[in-house]
Amino acid sequence: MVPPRRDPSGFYWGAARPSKTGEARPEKFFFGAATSSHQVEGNNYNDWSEWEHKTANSKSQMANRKNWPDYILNPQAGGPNPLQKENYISGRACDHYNRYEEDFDIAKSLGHNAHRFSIEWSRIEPEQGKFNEKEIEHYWQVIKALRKRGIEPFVTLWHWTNPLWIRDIGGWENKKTVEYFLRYAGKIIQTLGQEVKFWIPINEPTIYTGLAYVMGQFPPEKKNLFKADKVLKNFITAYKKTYLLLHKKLPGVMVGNANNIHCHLPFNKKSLLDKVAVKLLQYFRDWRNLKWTDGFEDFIGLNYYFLDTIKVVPFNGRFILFDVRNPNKWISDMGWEIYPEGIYHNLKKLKEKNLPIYITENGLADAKDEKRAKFIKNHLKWVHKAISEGVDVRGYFYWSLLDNFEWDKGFWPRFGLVEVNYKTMERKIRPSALEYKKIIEANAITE
Ligand code: GBH
Repeated sequence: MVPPRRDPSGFYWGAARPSKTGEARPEKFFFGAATSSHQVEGNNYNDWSEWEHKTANSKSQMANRKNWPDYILNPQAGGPNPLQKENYISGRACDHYNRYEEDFDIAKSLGHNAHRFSIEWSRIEPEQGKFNEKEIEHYWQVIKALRKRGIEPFVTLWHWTNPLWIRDIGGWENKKTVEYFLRYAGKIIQTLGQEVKFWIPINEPTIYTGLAYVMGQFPPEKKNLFKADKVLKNFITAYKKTYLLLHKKLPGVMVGNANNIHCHLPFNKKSLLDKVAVKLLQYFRDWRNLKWTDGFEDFIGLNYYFLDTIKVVPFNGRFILFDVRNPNKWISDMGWEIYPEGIYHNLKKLKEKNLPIYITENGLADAKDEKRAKFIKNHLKWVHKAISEGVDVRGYFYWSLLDNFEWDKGFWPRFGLVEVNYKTMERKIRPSALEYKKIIEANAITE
């Protein structure tokens, strides 16, 4: 095979990792996109789908018309807007459960050579101990469909949704859930394991714990630090045990979690308070937790999205933390400040772990597709800088392949490389997806 052209003004990904003898070693870099079962499949029946029905009405009523630009209130692609109840109910989602072949054709046509997706526990084990062989067969077909197209599957075992019977025993607060999760993981390993090399047991344990058990924003809407601590510990235990099980049953697999790592900066660089707050947040939100899985990882999965600018205001003898969002900056439709340099800082720090790194998520909501191409390009430039400074990055997954159901926010945020018309289920490739394809094909970014 002819090695990719090396453009002096651009990057050449494979060259970044020198071999032992010093010369460039063109190795396959994985470029692709990520999804999760509940967000794209449709017709899932789990703790989230039940919660959606309970909360959709009040969410739509709380949404304020004034806060939304026209293109969100009147979406081109037949989607609900934030004022509508349907926005908050995953329902058919993208119907990816039935259309995965078509969607993988698109991914292939966009040059992707890897794809990250998740298996839905509630489909596999709808009742305690009763495994649904038809659903296992479904995911076998999904994996085969990827392989047939030369796309490497990266399989997530748990991406934020629980079977109802798990919810009913107290979800991840209950130690038993760890055992049950392991039994489910064992079943997947036994039935699908032969075809999968890359495994991500748990998606973003810290984010889920924070939103579901500290902020009370996700089901089960708890605000209890004591419970949060238990939940996080159970995730870590489940992760480590799954790691060991995978290696026992399937020699040669690569296992790692997908970790969301923030980029915090002080609002005022001269403020001691702001700087201390940043240090504390960095430690307690992200880096402390990463230590707990030391020795149980073959790679690190990094999910990175936006900048958190931290301002501390003393008030009545207390300190109040603000995450300042500046609407005049480069932001996504959700108000997240785009800060590509942040991915570089996280990668440099992750280098301490001395493991291969895959960027398992990076993306933005951009309904008009005005910022996405530049977003991807700029993040990849910083990724490349990290690689050229010796960080062993081996892949990049854009979030997401398709527009999809963005959890408590619903359908209005448009994260996809591919637009989904939620009325007709028609797929439309966005221009930015073609820009990403150019990078993949050249194996380089050229201006
Ligand atoms: C990822 O989490 C998830 O893994 C994925 O499922 C999700 O679709 C994707 O992000 C996009 O959000 O706007 O102030 O309410 C990334 C962590 C958690 C960061 C939610 C932003 C909401 C902040 N994200 N959080 S706010």
